[in-house]
Amino acid sequence: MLGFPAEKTPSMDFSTARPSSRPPRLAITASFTLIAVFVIWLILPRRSDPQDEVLPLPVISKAVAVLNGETVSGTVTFTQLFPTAPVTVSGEVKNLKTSTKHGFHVHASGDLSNGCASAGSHFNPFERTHGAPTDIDRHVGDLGNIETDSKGVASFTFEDSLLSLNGPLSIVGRSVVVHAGTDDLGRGGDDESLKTGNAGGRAACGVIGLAA
Ligand SMILES: [Cu+2]
Ligand SMILES: [Zn+2]
Repeated sequence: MLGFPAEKTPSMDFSTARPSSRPPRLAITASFTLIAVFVIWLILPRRSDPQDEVLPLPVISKAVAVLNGETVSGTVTFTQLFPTAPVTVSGEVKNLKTSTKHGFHVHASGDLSNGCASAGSHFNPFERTHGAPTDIDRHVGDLGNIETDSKGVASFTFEDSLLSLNGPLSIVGRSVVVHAGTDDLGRGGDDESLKTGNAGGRAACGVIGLAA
């Protein structure tokens, strides 16, 4: 502004000496460098924000239910190697009627504030009818029967592919119920058979909790 337009600078003279259609080599180099840097910046992997990171969820591999009733007691352990693996159920229940089969289920609620009565129905997230553990139509909580010896003790270990300790259908926080009678596995021929298996009273129950 201050006198600049009036005076012809040496550079102005220089530019007129070259054809204006040819941009200076420096500008071309600078442009290409800028483009190259931008492309590299696009391609390079970037570190994401800490709140965007997917943190691994804790996996539950073992749970325990301590069963208590008026006279019956026991412990049931659930183990699962990884979240989609079958669950191994093992345990021992004492003081049951001798040499008989006793209905054995996971019930929907872990609320024992009113004894085993408040444990709710068999855990049944898919709204199926009651059945045997080997049936397609079964409650997730249908684990069949456990069998006592001549001393009234039931010791058992079996696997179940429908149970899980992980995910939205986790049985942790629900309960285990051992019944006074035998589960007819849905084959009793009456309505109740397809709901409870006519397994009778609740001899003992316990909340399924995280194992130490
Ligand atoms: Cu039951
Ligand atoms: Zn059932």
